[in-house]
Amino acid sequence: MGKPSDIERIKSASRHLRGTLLESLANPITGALRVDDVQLLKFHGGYQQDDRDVREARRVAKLEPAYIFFVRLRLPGGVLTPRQWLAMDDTARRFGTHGIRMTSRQTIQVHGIDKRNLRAAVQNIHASGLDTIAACGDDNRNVVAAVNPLLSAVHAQIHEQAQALSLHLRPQSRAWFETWLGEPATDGSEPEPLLGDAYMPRKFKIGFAVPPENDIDVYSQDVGLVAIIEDGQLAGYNVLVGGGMGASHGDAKTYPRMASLIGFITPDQVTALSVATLTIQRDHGDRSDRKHARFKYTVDDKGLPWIKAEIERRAGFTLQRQRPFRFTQRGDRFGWREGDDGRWHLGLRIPFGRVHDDGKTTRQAGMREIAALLAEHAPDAQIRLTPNQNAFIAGVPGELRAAIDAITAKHDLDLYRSETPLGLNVIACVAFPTCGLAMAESERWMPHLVPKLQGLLDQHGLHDEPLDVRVSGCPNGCSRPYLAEIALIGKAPGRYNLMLAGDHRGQRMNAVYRENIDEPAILTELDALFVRFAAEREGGEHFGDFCARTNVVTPPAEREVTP
Ligand code: SRM
Ligand code: SF4
Repeated sequence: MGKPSDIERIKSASRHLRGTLLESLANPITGALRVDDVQLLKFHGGYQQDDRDVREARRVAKLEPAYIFFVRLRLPGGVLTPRQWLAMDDTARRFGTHGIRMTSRQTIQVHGIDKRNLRAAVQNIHASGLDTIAACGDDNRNVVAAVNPLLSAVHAQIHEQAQALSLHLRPQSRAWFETWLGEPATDGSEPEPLLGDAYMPRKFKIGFAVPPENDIDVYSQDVGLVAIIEDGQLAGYNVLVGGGMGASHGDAKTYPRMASLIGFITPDQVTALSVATLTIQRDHGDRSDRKHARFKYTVDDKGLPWIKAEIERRAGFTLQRQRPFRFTQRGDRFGWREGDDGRWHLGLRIPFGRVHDDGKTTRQAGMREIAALLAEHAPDAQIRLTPNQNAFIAGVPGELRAAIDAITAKHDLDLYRSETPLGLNVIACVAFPTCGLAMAESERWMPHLVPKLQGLLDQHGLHDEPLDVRVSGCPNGCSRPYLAEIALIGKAPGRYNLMLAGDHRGQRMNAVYRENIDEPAILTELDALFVRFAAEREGGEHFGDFCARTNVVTPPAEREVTP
């Protein structure tokens, strides 16, 4: 392995993530942080960005970029109380500029915060019992967990495991408390026993899936745990390792990879398994090249047998043989459903997770009204965020349903009643104007693109086709596009790679069909394919399966699920 990257130096010299963040935040001369502190801020759940819509105009005017920040919650399993939602709503309205953004990893970002307001924003979040520790950065990221509302008891158990794991793997440093809450500053000599002084080589992601739903896209996680439920009880988890989506255009040594199944563990072995896996990556991940620093590359470089044996050695137990499981879907279940505890759950479609009052919709006001109603009449109800950027209103007593329906109707939160399957399923990453890595539009393009795609489906008698479309503004793949039936990956403004033939359960990756094409070309290509699909599909075949069967492209092999 080569010389450690500069970020390794920044981390190691940071006195456990303190750096000069306090000075940077206090500096009134610039809206930015010092260069090293920009990196350290990520470990605190914040990100420095600039408004890309005005970048060029400000450059011409010789002004510094319009620096803004987002903060992201650590929110294992995506669960908030109604009061916590109200606190996030308040944070977004007081300090942010783009409403609440529910992410593809079951948490919330508040964008557009001015540096001067960052501490107040974080304090507001903390006052509601939440934190932003390790929501970004080279650490264990938000632990995601299935949101299936029908199995209340198992969901609660898995959510508890996700929360415990997130806490266990969180940095031990007091830097976050000192920087944001004014805890007295120390010299940073407290131990960081698990993550080490240089933290992880790169982000690390763990997720819990509950078949038959693969809503968390378990094959995209560094460590995926697939719940095995026998006789209504959680028997344990099948373990998958080495998933990841990110890649760079034109750099063959970077690639998306689906996680590999290596065995089965019991629920009491989750922490040891996770610690073993995380520390393998801590010790063996590539610290010289950040493009080669995710666990998936360590898995491929070392080989799966070595990884499995090393996990067993570090965890102190042998993995059992994996057990059979089957995924049937991964989208969210919208509308009302009764859980096995007699409470009701409402799945709401919120396009691209954007909860905003923008002149066209008043979804932020609507969600606030729902949260306020619950806070008063059912404080133990929950708002559960999904990994598809949607939300569930969970644990609602039957008598509140009518009031919630009235609010959703008034504030355009009842799209689940009117949207087509396509409109319910599309996922798009944030991209412009905030994402510094965006090469093309994503979220902001969707109101133009989705109706056109629906128009094509309608023309070919495919109105209700549950197409699984994912769009990312660059190849980092924040919408997990490489697992979609149709993916559009940004290459340059207005230009995308069109990828096809993933499967609708997230068990087969797609492959490139056309490179670097614009919207008219995308629509022409898909039009031709939809004609064929309508005429040649077999039975209830999904579009992605059709593209694979008829060799429109040759996708990588499907992952075995039943050993
Ligand atoms: Fe992501 C970087 C947004 C989920 C892979 N991601 C970014 C940054 C922070 C850009 C940056 O580094 O400057 C984006 C901020 C945009 C903005 O303005 O908000 C960003 N990622 C997002 C979110 C908000 C997308 C969304 O529309 O919901 C998701 C927030 C996750 C969270 O709540 O923790 C988000 N990102 C993902 C996922 C999906 C997942 O985790 O399930 C992936 C693919 C899975 C994976 O990690 O392999 C993902 N994001 C990346 C990568 C590629 C990493 C790699 O291995 O190469 C980057 C770039 C990087 O890290 O250098 C990235
Ligand atoms: Fe930004 Fe690329 Fe992620 Fe989209 S996929 S949010 S453009 S990093």
